Amino acid sequence: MLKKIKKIKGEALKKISSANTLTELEDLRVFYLGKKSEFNDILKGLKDLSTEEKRKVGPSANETKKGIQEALENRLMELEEAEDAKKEWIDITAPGKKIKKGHLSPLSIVQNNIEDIFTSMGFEIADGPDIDSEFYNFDAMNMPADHPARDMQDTFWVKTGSRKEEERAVLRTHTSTVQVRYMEKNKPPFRIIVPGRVFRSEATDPSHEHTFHQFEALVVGKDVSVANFLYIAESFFTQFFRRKVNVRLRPSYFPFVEPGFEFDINCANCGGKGCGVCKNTGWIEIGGAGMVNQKVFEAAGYDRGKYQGFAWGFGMERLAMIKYKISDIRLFHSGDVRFTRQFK
Ligand code: FA5
Repeated sequence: MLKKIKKIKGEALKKISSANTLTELEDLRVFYLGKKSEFNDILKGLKDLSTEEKRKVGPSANETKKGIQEALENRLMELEEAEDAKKEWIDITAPGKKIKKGHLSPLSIVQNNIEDIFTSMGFEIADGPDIDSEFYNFDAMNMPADHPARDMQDTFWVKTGSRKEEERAVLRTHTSTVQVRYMEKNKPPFRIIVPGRVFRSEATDPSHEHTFHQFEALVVGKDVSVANFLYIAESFFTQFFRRKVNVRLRPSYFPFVEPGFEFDINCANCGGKGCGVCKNTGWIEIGGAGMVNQKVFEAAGYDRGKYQGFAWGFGMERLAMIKYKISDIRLFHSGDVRFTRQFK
């Protein structure tokens, strides 16, 4: 019997020390110390032994039971520690997961850039609604209902449900709407820019969209001149394109300015020699400008002849297209992330 006990002990200790999981260890406990185990049968049989034999076998059996129990406890601790260590282990050498970041659209980048340059020159940024009244879009800008210049900007009219003339609304066709809105509430001198979305009921092509952005500038004071306008415009474009930009004014007509100009900058692509971008003219058209018509000042409640000012309305997509060499204006609203992802 002693031999048997010794064999069980040797075998049990060996298997317990090499058990790799908690389930394996529990199975070994049941196998060696459980009620139906061979060892339990030996313990149960002790009572039938002679006193002499009991004296020899008893202590050895107890010692074996204790030994197996201790071995089980020790291995249990080891396995539990290993489990915990596995849970807490962080591989600090593993490469990090790349988090996809959102980014600005090229138009927002351009708008931020424009705002930074103008605020550094002491301009304020003003704002107005996308849906505006016929008054601010046309009448206040010296374009009454029968004025032929209204046809220059194909208009989306908004159904307001009202028959009253003063409640007729449009999707604004230009940011010039904010001129009278701002002047009604502010007295000169001031200088503002108005970046914003505008809408025209036009067929689209690579350089025309039905929804696009302009930024208006309005500088009003006692003796503001075309020379001031030229200086500010050249400073802006030189900072914006980070090159010396020359501007050219061509006489033009807008009912809200007198005199009025078409505003061009020299083509960066060909250096003025003529290329596809500038349609071989060496110049790129950017927008309209001029000295504010006194009728506009009157619509804002200013006395005729008291102030002078200049205004312009430049296309923002057109500037982004020149800066980033974008060939088609329709890409801005295409929703194609392959396009927007290029401008980080
Ligand atoms: C105007 O909108 C005038 N309000 C500009 C102005 C303001 C003149 C203040 C004088 C004083 P025009 O319709 O030309 O003008 O538009 C100005 C600029 O907006 C254009 O030069 C062009 O850069 C841009 N633009 C006009 N139509 C479109 C279009 N369909 N798609 C993209 N850009 C356009």
